[in-house]
Amino acid sequence: MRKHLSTLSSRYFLSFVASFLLLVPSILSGTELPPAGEQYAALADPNPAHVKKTKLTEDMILIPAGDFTAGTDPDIGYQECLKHAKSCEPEWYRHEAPVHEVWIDAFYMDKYEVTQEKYEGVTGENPAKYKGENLPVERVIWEEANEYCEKVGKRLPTEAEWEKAARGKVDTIYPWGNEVESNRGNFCDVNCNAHVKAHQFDDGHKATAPVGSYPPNGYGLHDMAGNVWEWVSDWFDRNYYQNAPRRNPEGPVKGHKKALRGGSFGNNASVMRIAGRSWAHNTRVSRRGFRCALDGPSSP
Ligand SMILES: [Ca+2]
Ligand SMILES: [Ca+2]
Repeated sequence: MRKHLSTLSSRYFLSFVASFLLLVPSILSGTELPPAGEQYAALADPNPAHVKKTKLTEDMILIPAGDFTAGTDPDIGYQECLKHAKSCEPEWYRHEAPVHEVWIDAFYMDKYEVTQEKYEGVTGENPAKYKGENLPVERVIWEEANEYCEKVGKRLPTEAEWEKAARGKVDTIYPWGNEVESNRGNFCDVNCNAHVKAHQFDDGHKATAPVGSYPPNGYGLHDMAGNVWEWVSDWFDRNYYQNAPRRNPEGPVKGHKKALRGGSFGNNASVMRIAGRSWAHNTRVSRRGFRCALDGPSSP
């Protein structure tokens, strides 16, 4: 028993020393630690050279390595559609099956959709239909989204990374639970102009909302449900989940359409489901934006 306690004490002491040593560079340089939301990401990789090399920014969240449950029973999508739309077909959701476990290495995800201020600051362009510095950039085609992420030293997330990040450690239909709530995301509510407008919900926004207007999900990410659709790096293949690699899937080698995730201000609420998968031809549409990702610290 005494030996056991002694071992525990040693472990606590070593843990304290390790924590102190991690803080020393910040103390010596006089810099403040980042706010609570970003502290996890910053401390996870204390090597300044690595952080600089990978262009890690304060508004990114570390999504830890590990398994997550991807995909869903197609009947869930169909039943949610019936609750929130006038026209639904069961086969629209077959590509969300089967439910399968996927391992994703640690990666960083932008906390917000890329804003017009950031996009214009990097590219000198602002293609958005609904103008506002803190509104998400939209009407970007996939190549432009991909090029922006590369220019800032990041990359688009894979579809699997996006789904894991959206899930936020929960096993629910939406990031906050199993029922649609007006104050959790921006979809086609009573303010919306589209024919799928939902009179029983008021989310406060007719078109795009400033990023971060709604509460974050379990990982601290905002607007993974709604606001603008988000381009991911994968080509879309409706059969992909049937044969996807177990570890770090990156999508089909080639295809005709890129995948989009998360729904938008112009879609009915059920389209914001975590497991919802969509795709599009590469055209300029005001409902489509993106966010960037970054490789995380290497797995041990
Ligand atoms: Ca809305
Ligand atoms: Ca979104």
